Amino acid sequence: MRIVVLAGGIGGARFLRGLRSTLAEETNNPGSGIITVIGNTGDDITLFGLRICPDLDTVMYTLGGGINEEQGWGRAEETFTVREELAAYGMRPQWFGLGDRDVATHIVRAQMMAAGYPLSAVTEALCDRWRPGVRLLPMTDDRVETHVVVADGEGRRAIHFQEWWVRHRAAIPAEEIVSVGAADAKPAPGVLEAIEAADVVLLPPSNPVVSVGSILGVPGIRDAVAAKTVVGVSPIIGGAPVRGMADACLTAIGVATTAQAVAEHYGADLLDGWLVDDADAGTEVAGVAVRSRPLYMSDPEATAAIARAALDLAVELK
Ligand code: GDP
Ligand code: FO1
Ligand code: CA
Repeated sequence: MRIVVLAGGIGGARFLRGLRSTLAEETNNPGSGIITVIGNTGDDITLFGLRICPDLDTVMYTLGGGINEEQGWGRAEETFTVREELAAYGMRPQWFGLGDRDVATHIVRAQMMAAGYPLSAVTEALCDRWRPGVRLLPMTDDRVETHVVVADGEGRRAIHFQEWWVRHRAAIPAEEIVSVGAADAKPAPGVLEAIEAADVVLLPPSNPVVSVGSILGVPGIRDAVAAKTVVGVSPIIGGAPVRGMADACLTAIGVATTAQAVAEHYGADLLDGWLVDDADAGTEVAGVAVRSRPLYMSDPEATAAIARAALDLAVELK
């Protein structure tokens, strides 16, 4: 079975770990699942001359065994000497914490990109080390960045998504969320081919606006996905995100923070099936098969069971 997953960072990566493990457990056909991950690059930012790709790295480190498990992003056993030294030079910004181990990844990426390699080739090279057990493709090799239009005492301005999310903790209301460069971006090599060849496409419980929304915003990807059997897992349980500030992103685009509103935002033209938590049992979405079950990825077994349920629903709806 060929499976494509459109993934953001933490929610996407944890779901993928569950998907990989449930496929590995299949005794009748071990290794039968081939997973291609289309990763969000809208969060990417250039700092200190380094290109940082938080969502690609979160997927790579999580599946490769190098993630800081408690935090959900960044490297395990991290130290911050480089950060302290940069601060001692007065280098800005100081609100984004780059760890020493993580910096090595960004140096490899910066060096390869300066030599002319596209992000997709860099990602493949980094994955040679981490062996994530999935094929990880960036949504595009073009520069696409999420910027957020905010208005506060300092006036109305657009800031990088990371500044809004990490520095301001999404506490300044967003007037608009803009995917800069998306209109002119092309899907990375292999992205449309993987979707076309897929038996099913899964939307993990990733941020519907700045993770899955950014991927679907690359011209050509949404149409290719909509032609497939698509099952999504709700990142919203009982009217709130499980972690992070996805509610602030949904509010910015005028979508309520409910499992139902997120499914309606994706649309019945895209979604065939939608998994909601038992707390949201009874949710109805016109044109979409909705099932409820526990959706907290609290441990590896629970996470694998969620992935299995998404896969089973997709097979049923095919
Ligand atoms: P990010 O890029 O690191 O923000 O991660 P993603 O976009 O992949 O996922 C973020 C979303 O994951 C948030 O909106 C959370 O609500 C959701 N999420 C995190 N943990 C869980 C969980 O255990 N269950 C469900 N259903 N959603 C979760
Ligand atoms: N998130 C934070 O809240 N603070 C940080 O200092 C921070 C640094 C960081 C460095 C590398 C990386 O890959 C991720 C990092 N994140 C940090 C997480 C990340 O930027 C955001 O959670 C996501 O981009 C939102 O999806
Ligand atoms: Ca993200």
